[in-house]
Amino acid sequence: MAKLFGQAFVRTLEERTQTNQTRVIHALDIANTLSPDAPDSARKELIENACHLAAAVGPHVVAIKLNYPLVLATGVEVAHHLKMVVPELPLIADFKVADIDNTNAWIARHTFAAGFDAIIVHGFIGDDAIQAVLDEARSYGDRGVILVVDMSHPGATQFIHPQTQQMAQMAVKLKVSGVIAPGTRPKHVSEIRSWIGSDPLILAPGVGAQGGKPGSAIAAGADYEIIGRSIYQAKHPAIKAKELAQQTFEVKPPKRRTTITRRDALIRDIAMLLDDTGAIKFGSFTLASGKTSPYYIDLRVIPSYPHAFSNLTNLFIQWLNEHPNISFDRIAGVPTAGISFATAICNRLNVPLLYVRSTPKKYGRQKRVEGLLNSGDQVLVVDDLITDGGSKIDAVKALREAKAKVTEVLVVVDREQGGVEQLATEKLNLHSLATISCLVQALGKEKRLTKQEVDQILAYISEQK
Ligand code: OMP
Repeated sequence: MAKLFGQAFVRTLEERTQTNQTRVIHALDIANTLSPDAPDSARKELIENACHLAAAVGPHVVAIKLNYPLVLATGVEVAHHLKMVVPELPLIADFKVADIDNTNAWIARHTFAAGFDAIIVHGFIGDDAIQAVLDEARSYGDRGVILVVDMSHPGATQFIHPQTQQMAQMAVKLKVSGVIAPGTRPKHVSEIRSWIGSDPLILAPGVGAQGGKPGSAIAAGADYEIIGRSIYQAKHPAIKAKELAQQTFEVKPPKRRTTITRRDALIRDIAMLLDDTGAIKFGSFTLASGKTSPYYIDLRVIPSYPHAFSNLTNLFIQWLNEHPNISFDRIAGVPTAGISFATAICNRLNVPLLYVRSTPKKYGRQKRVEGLLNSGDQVLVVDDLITDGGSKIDAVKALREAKAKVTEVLVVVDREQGGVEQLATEKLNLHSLATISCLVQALGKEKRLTKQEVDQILAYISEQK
């Protein structure tokens, strides 16, 4: 197992899972209804209630999560009071930290100094701001850090979910202790598990009051379900916690996939995306050449699926991040499909976009290269697919005539029909997110193609080489 942050915290949760037979984390959100005008006595009472409740539900949960309202109402010392009553229970500070590195470090320091065992941090703030929390976690004897990569409420699908895959990949890179995934959407939980592999924990809130069914996030690959109102608003919180403990523990969690390499994960993600959108189809197709092919690829449909398009753009960016030796001042899209992909990447990376017309404009300066290009600019050429490379070479010639330096071409899929060799004759390096053989093998592993289909298609591909 890769060494995650917060080993002691993770181990305590795992041990309690077995000894207490539960996969519940209780969200002790009992201050959510406290009036801001409540007298000091009510705040004192709140601490007493928190301690009382924690002691009652403690045997049926692996940890307690405290939120802002409770800490704002009582002060961070509530952690100290709880530690006196239930020292065996890890305390998670749900502060959803989301500031710059310097401020985050301060928040984390005070949280850990107050006695919390782990802290929840937003993923969208980026790795430097998260690293500041990780550094504090380490200096406080390796506390836990949990990253929000998705959320359980409906609005999470607007801005957070489209970035979940990238945040999940960052969670793995940073070796955080766990991630938050939506208990209201078990399908997303299993997607997140497939992206993070077996190591970081998944904590899934949204069970009960928000509509998630107890145990369904566990069945989808989560380790724990975070449950608040269903427990603390119950007539008998301890009895309810016990019932939920049983429901979450009797579910058989799926067998953990062994962590796969980043390259394999990238190919699998592309293969699934192409299959889900119908951009790759299997059967018998007549090609423009008159030959028949057992597969057909049309990546032009992808921009019509905004979510898949955004994911494919993420995968392009992931690939570029992993190949820092490929530098460029501009990206040029090859018409027609390459233009939409190049546009999306440029937009995300804040890089100037160019595109190359297939035929020159019939008026004006009869240009083929559209956009601003300075003599000597290094240009990366992007397209959807490569067969023999003809259209790529044509676009590169137009760019070179316009005084661009071009050495690298990046496509989504290489059909492995001589593109690499053809481009090399023009001193061009071909890169692809995936080759057709890798895609077919990945779809076989995911049981989207039978072994017989995989073998037939691979035999066809090698005949075409
Ligand atoms: P109930 O909805 O009352 O069970 O409480 C769920 C708890 O999980 C609350 O403390 C929420 O603030 C928290 N939560 C979510 O509900 N959704 C999320 O996406 C993330 C969290 C969290 O980070 O804990």
